[in-house]
Amino acid sequence: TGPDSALVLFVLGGPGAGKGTQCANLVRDYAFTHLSAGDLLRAEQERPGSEFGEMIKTYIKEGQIVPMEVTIQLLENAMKSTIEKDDSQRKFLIDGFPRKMDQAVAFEEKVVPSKFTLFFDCPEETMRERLLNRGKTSGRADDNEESIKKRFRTFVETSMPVVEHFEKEGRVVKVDARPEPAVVYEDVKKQFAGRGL
Ligand code: UP5
Ligand code: MG
Repeated sequence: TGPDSALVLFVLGGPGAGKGTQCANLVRDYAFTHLSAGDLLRAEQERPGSEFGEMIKTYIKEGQIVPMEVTIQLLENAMKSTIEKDDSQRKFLIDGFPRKMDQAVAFEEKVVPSKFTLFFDCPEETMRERLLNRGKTSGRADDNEESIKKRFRTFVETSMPVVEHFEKEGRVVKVDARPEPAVVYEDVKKQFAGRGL
């Protein structure tokens, strides 16, 4: 059996909301496998011989969403190879995906429905500060004023509607992402306990 029997949580929130930071906590304490769509795209961009490298580079710098066929394939491959290595590992955090309605529908139809979406709610000004601060050392091509503005715009126009869609279905667990990481994580744990995790 493959990814269709996996337990999947989507982890969403604006750029710099703290998705990656909190996923690391959940991997440690709940034995999830963490798959960041952005990390997978950045790795594919660097992979010698990738036919998508240049395209991905441009999309990320511009804060645009890479065509879903590419991202879904990367996620599905990563899930499959995780399960192949260890058949008992079937809990996945899918971080930073889906960020567009068509991706959400296609993934849940073709791969597996998510149990719920963990949503990190954070004001833009806070996210901006975090990203500019990280940009001093991250080397990420999109941690600069200009790209950050574009990422925020894409988030509001394209990605928030996905969260709102899941919210209408009662499938969103919302966490206040403003406090320090340890406090945010306490809230995550409390909400997970309430959902039987
Ligand atoms: N930090 C974290 N939590 C903090 C807290 N509570 N208090 C104070 N500081 C906190 O954190 C960001 C920074 O803030 C770090 O320095 C951290 O220490 C600090 P992090 O945990 O990295 O936040 P995260 O939400 O993961 O931010 P990230 O920058 O990764 O979010 P994005 O969603 O913008 O990036 P992602 O890698 O997911 O996507 C990048 C691009 O890839 C997208 O813009 C898009 O072009 C492309 N993409 C697609 O095309 N399709 C996809 O499906 C996914 C991505
Ligand atoms: Mg991240």
